[in-house]
Amino acid sequence: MTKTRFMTLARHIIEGKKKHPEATGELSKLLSDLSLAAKIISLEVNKAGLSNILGFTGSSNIHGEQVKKLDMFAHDILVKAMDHGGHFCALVSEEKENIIHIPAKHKLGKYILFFDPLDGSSNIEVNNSIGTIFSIYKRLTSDGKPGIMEDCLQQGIKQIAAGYVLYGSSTILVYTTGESVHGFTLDPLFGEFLLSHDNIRIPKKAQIYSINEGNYLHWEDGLKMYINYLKEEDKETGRPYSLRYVGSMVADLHRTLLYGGIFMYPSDNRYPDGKLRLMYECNPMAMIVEAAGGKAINGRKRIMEVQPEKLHERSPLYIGSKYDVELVEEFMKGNSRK
Ligand code: P6P
Repeated sequence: MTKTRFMTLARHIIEGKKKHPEATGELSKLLSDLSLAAKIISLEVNKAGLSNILGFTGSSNIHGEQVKKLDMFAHDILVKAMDHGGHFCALVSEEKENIIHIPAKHKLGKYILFFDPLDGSSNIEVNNSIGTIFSIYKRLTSDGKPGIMEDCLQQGIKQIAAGYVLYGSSTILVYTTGESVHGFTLDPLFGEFLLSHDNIRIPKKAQIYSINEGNYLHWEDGLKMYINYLKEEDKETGRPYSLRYVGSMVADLHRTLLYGGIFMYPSDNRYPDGKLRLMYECNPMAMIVEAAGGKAINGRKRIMEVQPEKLHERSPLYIGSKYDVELVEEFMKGNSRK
């Protein structure tokens, strides 16, 4: 008889070991606020496919309600869910250029929340999985005042917690506080996120690579040589690798976390700094993958050691199994293998 564990997200955080014990109570409250937002977004994402059938006109639906683009909807839900709990002194969203300040009527907290409300939302029309990504820091300036840029522009190594919600065949919330990574699958019956992936460890190596090969001509030579190396026949090193690319970062990263291999979004002449955003795509995913035993670099250095200069700055990203990330790093340094 298998042992069933009715382990909810809130209980797991309270009972779990933590790198930041002082954050236990606060963390479980803010993550449960976040999980509420995730449930509402999941409901909307899952019926989005019906919008054309149900006569949603794009500006107002058959009930005369204003229908927003899904990513703005997700943004609004997250702000509403996170701005009044007294946990944050500032929010930063992919959808807003500037820091979102906490309304004066609400208590200010000691954390900063970065989030990408609905990454990959262009995939919704073709029913591909999309996701929400979040990253939490502790403020640097004194309590009691609104958070400022100095509180926001911190290296990824300073993250207190990070995670994502993947809206796919099921809705799964994955988070870390730095030591271990855990996944919770939404049980629509209970409306609870229940522990489904305890202590996720990324495989040390796997024969899967994930990159938009359409950009091949724009890459630097070391990367081209690495990708060509992966395609050669060599049983001993498990080559050729398989290419898997959804084009939705959370879906590609979730597969990489569970199956291993490497996900890459390099810089190229269209995106000299890469396409993905450092603060609410690269850093949170890097914290998760490193806590699971993997590695994440920008091609030259550990991504979580990059000192951000701007809220929405972009970064190249190479992330996944330690062996595979270290191998592409070697190729990028010009030490190709023969
Ligand atoms: P491309 C989605 O638009 C996104 O921001 C990420 O989720 C995804 O990994 C990437 O862009 C895909 O970009 O250029 O391959 O379509």
